[in-house]
Amino acid sequence: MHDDPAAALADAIGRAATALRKARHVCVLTGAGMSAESGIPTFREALTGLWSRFSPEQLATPEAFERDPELVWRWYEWRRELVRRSEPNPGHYALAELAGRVPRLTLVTQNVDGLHQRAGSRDAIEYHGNILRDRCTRESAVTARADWSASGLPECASCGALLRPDVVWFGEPIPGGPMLQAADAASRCDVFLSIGTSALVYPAAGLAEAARRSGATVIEINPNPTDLTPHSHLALQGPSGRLLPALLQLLRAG
Ligand code: BV8
Repeated sequence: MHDDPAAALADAIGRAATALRKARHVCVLTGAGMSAESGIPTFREALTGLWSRFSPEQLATPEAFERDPELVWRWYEWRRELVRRSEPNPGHYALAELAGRVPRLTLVTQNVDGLHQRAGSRDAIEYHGNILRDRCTRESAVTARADWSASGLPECASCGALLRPDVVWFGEPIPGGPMLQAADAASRCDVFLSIGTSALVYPAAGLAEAARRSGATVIEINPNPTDLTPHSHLALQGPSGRLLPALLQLLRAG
């Protein structure tokens, strides 16, 4: 056992690389920590400025939207601006590269920022939707926004109904496709990577356990301990924007 944290981390990265070299199917779950180094605040970090008196769980609900759609839309427009101004970080690019270095990789993200896709990750499963898309509240389909709106809020170009961001709110079910694809990948993979998530929001937080139950090696990448840490085979404690490139460097070295 290493008493020098740097040596322990280097050893853990080495063992993670060994597990990935042998893997047939890698399933990756990412959370807000993945985008922290891109300047997007995580959910754990208290909302700042004009939003500091709200918790995300308060604003990201159908009830909040019912009660005050103007307020909820202002919050999402503020977050959209953050996302538009942000860039993928080295962690996002390392994951996109990893997909080309293992036989099969399934990427499940809780993030609604689209940064994985911008870094070149194809077929990322958007488990909680995407903040940059609008969905019609009447037709419940992703749609265009009307140029003019009677309510001053975003309205559907085809039926005029109020639009909402195409995300999954608390209390709403995960859409069937992403739900089944993610559960299937978690139960079939032989390495499960949990990156930048506090493992508190369900059903996403249940995927690691499903993978572990199916015999997969569970590897966590997070600077802080989480509820998953005691149940993971390897915990790489550090920022994903630094540890994922380090992991890819080892894999490139063969
Ligand atoms: C549902 C989209 C049922 C919107 C989001 C079981 C037990 C307890 C509660 C429940 C349960 N089952 C269901 C619930 C209720 C609820 C839930 O889980 N509540 C929690 C709060 C306890 N779940 C739901 O409501 C789900 N729906 O259950 O429906 C149903 C079924 C049928 C019919 C009707 C209903 C829906 C959940 C989805 C909600 N939508 N997002 C939006 O974004 O606006 S969730 C949102 O919050 C994110 O998508 C993400 O999932 C979550 C935040 O979690 P993380 O991503 O993990 O981020 P967090 O900030 O917490 O942590 C960041 C981590 O990163 C930290 O650990 C930190 O250490 C680390 N970090 C920091 N820097 C770095 C880093 N890591 C690496 N590198 C760094 N540099």
